Amino acid sequence: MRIERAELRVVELPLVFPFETSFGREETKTCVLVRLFSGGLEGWGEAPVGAAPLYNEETVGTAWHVLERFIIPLVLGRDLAHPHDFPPLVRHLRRHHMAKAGVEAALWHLYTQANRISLARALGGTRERVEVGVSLGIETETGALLRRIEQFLGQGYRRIKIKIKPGWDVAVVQAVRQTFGKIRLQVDANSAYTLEHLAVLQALDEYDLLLIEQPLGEDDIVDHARLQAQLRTPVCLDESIVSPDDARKALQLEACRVINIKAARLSGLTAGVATHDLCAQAGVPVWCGGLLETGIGRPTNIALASLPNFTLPADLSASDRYFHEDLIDPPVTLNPDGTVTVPQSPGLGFQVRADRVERHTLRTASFTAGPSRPRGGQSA
Ligand code: OSB
Ligand code: MG
Repeated sequence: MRIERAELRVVELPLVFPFETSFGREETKTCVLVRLFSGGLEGWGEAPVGAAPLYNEETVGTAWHVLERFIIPLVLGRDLAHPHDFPPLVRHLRRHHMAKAGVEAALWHLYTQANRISLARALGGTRERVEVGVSLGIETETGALLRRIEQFLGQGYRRIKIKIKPGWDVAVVQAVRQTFGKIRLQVDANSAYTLEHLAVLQALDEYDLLLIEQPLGEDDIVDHARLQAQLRTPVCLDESIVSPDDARKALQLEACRVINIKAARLSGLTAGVATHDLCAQAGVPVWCGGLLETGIGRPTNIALASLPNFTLPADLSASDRYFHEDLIDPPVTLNPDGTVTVPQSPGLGFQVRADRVERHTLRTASFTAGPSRPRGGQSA
């Protein structure tokens, strides 16, 4: 796959309803899209960066800068046989995992189209449908959250995740349990607590939660180990795991009993699969997290979640939970049994709607490779 041309776009889509976490409130979804052109095919990838460095340190601005100046020049004009050839090319560039993941996803899209296989199959997926749940933000009052949960349970979602923060935690979980009984329920704090909140986190132990996601510091697996030793509920790490090696260390320290895998946080699908494999070997269950991806990013999550050790429901909902119109055809839909079907057709299994991408584009840039020439051994 010789990369002949690359295009970057910043897109912005209104969310169907605002999403509030312990780090802030989002009314729109913004991200960077990567489009690579090779041999008459187009590969699309999403770098699910936000407008501000709240979930992690990356933003639309940093991803654009690093892609334009450092990553795109490394792939432009280059002939890559397989997406696995990409991570070694960018390994010397520190961090900027989501920017890298956007390009890697576009390469997988090209590769799976060129080789006429589904992305799920290319990654080693084994499931035809993946169980999914819905992730619901902080509301101004408990009643509003209960109404949202009712709405999504009614649609067929069988697992609910709620965002928590100090002051929006035990009483809210208690109200959800009282109203909905034994539903599958989990919470996500996005690093809003410290060990000083141990009593609150231990109080959550009474509610039979599937897991407590990222209660403590995003860079702190040591305190998470101290916390896990004092909780019955499994701690699940999200922000803290940015490489397969982080997962290895967290498991060694017993900092968690479950890991949330987001390929983009880990720098791409290759690292996502490696983290899955490592956890599978250790007998630790994983599940596929999300970052409110558009229809361009979500199919990569669906494919990844079809691997065998993704045994807990994914944060991966139908298109209409996020957007009025998604960037793909058909939209992602929920099956009556609370699953999403894993496409078996080549590529993503969805058509990118370039017209809709265009309509939501705020900024675009295009980069063209020079004439084909041998690489290496030449002075620049
Ligand atoms: O921590 O899992 C998270 C969305 C944005 C940033 C962080 C998180 C989330 C979600 C949404 O929980 C999951 C989804 O895409 O549905
Ligand atoms: Mg999370």
